[in-house]
Amino acid sequence: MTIDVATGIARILKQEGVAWVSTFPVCRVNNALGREGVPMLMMRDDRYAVAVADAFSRITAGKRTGVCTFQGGVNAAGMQYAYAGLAQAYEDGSPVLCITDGVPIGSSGNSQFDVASSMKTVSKWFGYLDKPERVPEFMRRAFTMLRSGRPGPVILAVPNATGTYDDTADPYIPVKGWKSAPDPVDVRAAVTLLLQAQNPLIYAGEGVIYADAADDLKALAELVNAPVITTLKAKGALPENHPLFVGVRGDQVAHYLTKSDLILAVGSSLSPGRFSHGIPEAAKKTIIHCNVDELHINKMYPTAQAVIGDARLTLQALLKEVSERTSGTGRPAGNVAAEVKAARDAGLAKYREVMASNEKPINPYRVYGDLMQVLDPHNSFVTHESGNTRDQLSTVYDTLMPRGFLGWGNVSTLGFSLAAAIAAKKAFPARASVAVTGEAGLGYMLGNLEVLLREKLGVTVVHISNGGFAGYGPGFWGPGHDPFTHAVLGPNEVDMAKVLGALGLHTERVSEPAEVKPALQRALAANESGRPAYIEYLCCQYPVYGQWVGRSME
Ligand SMILES: Cc1ncc(C[n+]2csc(CCOP(=O)(O)OP(=O)(O)O)c2C)c(N)n1
Ligand SMILES: [Mg+2]
Repeated sequence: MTIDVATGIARILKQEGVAWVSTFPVCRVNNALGREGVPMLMMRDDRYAVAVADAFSRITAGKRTGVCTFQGGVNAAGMQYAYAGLAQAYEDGSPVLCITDGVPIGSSGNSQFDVASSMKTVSKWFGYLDKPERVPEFMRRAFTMLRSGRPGPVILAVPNATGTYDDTADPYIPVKGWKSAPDPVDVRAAVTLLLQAQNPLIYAGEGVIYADAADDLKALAELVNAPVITTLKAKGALPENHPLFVGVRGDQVAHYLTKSDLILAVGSSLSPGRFSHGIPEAAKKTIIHCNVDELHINKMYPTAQAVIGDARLTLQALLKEVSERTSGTGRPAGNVAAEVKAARDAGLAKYREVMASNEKPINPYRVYGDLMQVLDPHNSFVTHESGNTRDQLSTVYDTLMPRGFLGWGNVSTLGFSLAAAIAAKKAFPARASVAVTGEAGLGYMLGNLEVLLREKLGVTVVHISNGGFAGYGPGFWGPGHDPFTHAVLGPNEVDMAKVLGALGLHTERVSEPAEVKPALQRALAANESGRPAYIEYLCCQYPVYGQWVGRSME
């Protein structure tokens, strides 16, 4: 049958199980999506259109592909605005599919902005669909790249959405996605090193979550009795009440990173950015680097042994090899779990104290402590923002299942938490979904809060209102790193609960520590009937953050 390109794309998306597409208009594929009955989640700007789809892919660990559309072509205003979302998705390795109008054939070189070269800098693949009959091929390639290998965004540019082709000539068959298993020689060599080590440490990255390998990680950690730290993006890959779990960040994490003589990194790029740990004295340690892609091997640190393949198949192969070599007994337990507990208790003591604090203004840790008491860790979703909330929550928030908490941000782009909370609600409608933000993140979100109301998304935005931009480390204020650029209108000047209440959200403004929990409970109750909520907690400027090892505290 002869169909047009946009209709062909819409039908293939349905075949691939795509249940909705986030967008900010205009994009010529949108009308076909509408006609074909693919619901569109219309955000209020193009960056959020990308961010919601990106977050959906992350939260579902790529099992369900987030798809978005935005304006492109010669008038690429939408694309230019979407670039921030694309760059973030690329930086964090998120398998999101982005569809945009392509520059029409015959119009290249017309605009100043070069679409193709800019899109290539932020994608695993940028496909320019130059012939209508190539629709099935391009969609196959897109889904192959989205579901195989190192995750990353794929961008399809459609220059002629109304061009037609015969969809029976090359019928579309959904793409499975493929994995690779590691070389057994490398597995044996890695296990030899692992069994020789005195103080091995497992460093788990988000690849474990994408590979669905949380159980395999746990099994290997238990067999080799090694402590585990996870990256920010992998938070929850090991249940954080597990006796071998050290932390994501904090003094105890620094202690183990320093003390270890061998690091078994699985599913992490080991690229120390602003929000991941460096490895102290890396050249003196033995680094086993298990990754799906050779891109990261020998990147910042010398790799003693690379094991290249899917994280799950790799962990299973390591598990089998260790088991065979040790007749199923693994490494002796020793005092590892007791030491981990002591280090964790010591590292977390100062936070646990303030999590119960009755001081006024409210201590932000009190909000996090109460959040943990109110939410069911097996039936909720929490995410942080850029700034204090990232560093504080990732230090203390106990996550008991993958994606019970979404850590994000090799670079952390302000405002992403709202996109993540929306995506979590779409992925798991029955779960409570909470974004914890500061003033800056909230500023980025404002226009998009209307989406919550329009779509009846029962999401709660928790605002740690500390009267300005703290950022990270000692903060922007006082002796902090940006003393001239932290002041914004705070709770004394603006009643944000009133502003957002007028918009239609359930809102509360809380200054009493004893009200932290009841306010959360009321917000979550409102969420259950599809009403979004905003709670402003009037908080102090609290300067304890934990640490990213090897980063200065500027
Ligand atoms: C798009 C973007 N621009 C700039 C930054 C740099 N930045 C990080 S945190 C921050 C301020 C955060 O202040 P606030 O939201 O009030 O959170 P607080 O740290 O006070 O809790 C800024 C400007 C960023 N992360 N993202
Ligand atoms: Mg602030």
